[in-house]
Amino acid sequence: MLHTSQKIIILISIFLILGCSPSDQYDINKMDLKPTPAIVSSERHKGEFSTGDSLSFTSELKPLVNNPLKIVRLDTTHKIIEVAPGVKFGAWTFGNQVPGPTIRARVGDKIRFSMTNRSDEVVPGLELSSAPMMHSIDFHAAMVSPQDKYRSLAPGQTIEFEFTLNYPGVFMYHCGTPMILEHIASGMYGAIIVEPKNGYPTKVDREYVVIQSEFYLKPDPLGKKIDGRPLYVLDTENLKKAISSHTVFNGQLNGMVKEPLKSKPGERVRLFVLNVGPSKTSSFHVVGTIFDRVWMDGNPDNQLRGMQTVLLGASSAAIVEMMIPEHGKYLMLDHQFADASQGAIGVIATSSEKLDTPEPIEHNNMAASDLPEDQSVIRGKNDFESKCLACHSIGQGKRLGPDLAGVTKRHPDEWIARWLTSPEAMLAKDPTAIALLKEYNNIPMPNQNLQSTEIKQYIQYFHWADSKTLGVVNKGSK
Ligand code: HEC
Ligand SMILES: [Cu+2]
Repeated sequence: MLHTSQKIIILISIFLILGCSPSDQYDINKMDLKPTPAIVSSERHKGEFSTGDSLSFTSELKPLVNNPLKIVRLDTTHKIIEVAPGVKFGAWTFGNQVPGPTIRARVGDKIRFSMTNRSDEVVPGLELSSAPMMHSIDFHAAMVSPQDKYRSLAPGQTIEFEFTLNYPGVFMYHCGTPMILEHIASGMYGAIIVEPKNGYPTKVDREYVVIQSEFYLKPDPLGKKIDGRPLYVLDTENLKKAISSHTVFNGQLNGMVKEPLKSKPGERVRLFVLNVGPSKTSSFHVVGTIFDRVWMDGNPDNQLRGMQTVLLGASSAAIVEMMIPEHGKYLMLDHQFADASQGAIGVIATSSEKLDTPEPIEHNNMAASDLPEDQSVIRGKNDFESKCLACHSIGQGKRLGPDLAGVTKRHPDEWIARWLTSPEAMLAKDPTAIALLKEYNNIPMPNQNLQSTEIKQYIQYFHWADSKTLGVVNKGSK
């Protein structure tokens, strides 16, 4: 015989099962948790490196396709990519691009995935940049045995497997072959967007993907060159210490500054933001608006309203939605400003004549052939592009700080050196510096902790740039 309290517990359990579970959209009894085993073969796939109608290749996201079976191929390749102007890096990729293509699907859809490790191929348009090696793929959107589906493939091998999407979200995929840190830092990542079964609760005018990641690069110590300039390789020491050289959106320093994401006043914009890492967090923020809704990890059940910034750890994501109030350029950035100053900056722009600031890039009057040859000028240029571009341009107009075109005409070298050594000391007493601060809305330039050799290289680079751009129009600079 059952005790009264046992009966009550049974009754409550029956009540809970009948009353709650049927309405739970995450009912595990309705999920597919029995994927078929992966098939690994030595059949090499040739042809395109990525295929599938659910794939988007840029920040512009294609609409969802209805077919509940999404056939996706992403082959792994080794390839030279340009992370920042003149910074060419021997990357490892999914689908021959960094980040890899974005997959878009819906809860309940099945992904039929295949991948050939083509890291050993030398084909036109694909430059082999490091020795062939093992690679694999790990889908955060899947619930599968990692030992089966995520195993490492030798060059020339192909894996095929299927999985069903059980949860909505914005999920990372990445290579899971040791050293995983090196494989991710070399470019092996991308996003899969899984919509809720019945779509999102809001309607938007634009959708974009923003993927943040860090690079840890140094010029090849063996002196290898590409197009006459140093080839960049992974800086494994700094990688382990999480000291990045570049922090970027969609694989390119200031990539979306050059080509802003488009919008119009009064529109609602939805961004799918993934912070890949591999090792840093992102405080994602858009200047000039407020996130009306934030869905952590891209799931509308995890909703926050009226957010200024969304904090994303490595491999975390969010969908953020905002109104674009009026004409303007809405800077998106990692509000951890050291990351923004390394390149984690983009722009959402409304196209309007009314803007008083110049287009950030259209006044770029330095021809591509104008590349410095002097080693310290090159170093100055590279440092400038990784540390200063967030707030300065040369000949492309004001940003947070002045356009530095002509800076060697405005100040003696010795002044610039003192400024770069300690802006705070200058702002305390130097009249020129104090006037600049006022002109730049009282935003003090942060001390960049520069060594004297670096400072010399910046000044040499400024002289070189001024020798090139002298006399050309500079709408944005004073
Ligand atoms: C966070 C933004 C920011 C970063 C990063 C930054 N600066 Fe500045 N910089 C400013 C601002 C703002 C001013 C104007 C003075 C002020 O308000 O402090 C300025 C002024 C200057 C000036 C004087 C310009 C003139 O026209 O008189 C120089 C030179 C300069 N910065 C160089 C650099 C270099 C080199 C770097 C990279 C190592 C750098 N800055 C990084 C914000 C920045
Ligand atoms: Cu890999």
